[in-house]
Amino acid sequence: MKSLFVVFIFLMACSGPKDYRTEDVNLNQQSKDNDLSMKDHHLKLKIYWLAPLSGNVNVNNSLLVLVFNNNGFLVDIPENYYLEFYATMPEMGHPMESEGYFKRIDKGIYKNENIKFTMGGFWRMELWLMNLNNEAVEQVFWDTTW
Ligand SMILES: [Cu+2]
Repeated sequence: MKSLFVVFIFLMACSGPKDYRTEDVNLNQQSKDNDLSMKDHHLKLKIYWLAPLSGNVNVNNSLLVLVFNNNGFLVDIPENYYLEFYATMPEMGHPMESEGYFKRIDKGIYKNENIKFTMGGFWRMELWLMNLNNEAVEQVFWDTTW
């Protein structure tokens, strides 16, 4: 019985992306805003905040990014590329506190759970496709106010 429990805990720790998006997750879909397109690389992206956004500098915000090809299948971003998050308050001229970093969860599924903002308000969120020279080869943005 004890070993069964250990296996259960192990499975919990290794929960896949399917489990990840269960009813416990509050997907803050931004209706028209959650579809993004990196046209130069023929990628479509869907973005989901995994909890209501917080402007508390001590609170981590989690962003889930799904990457699709033009046929609607989940695909990894091109080999040797990576995703980066960035955000600013255009009206106030300052960036976020922490841009965090993306981890690949599964094919086409990337999660950044270390994004910190300094306040609520009008934010311009950005996703950058980066090459190994740390150059942004394509950038998309969406605006969010909370
Ligand atoms: Cu501000």
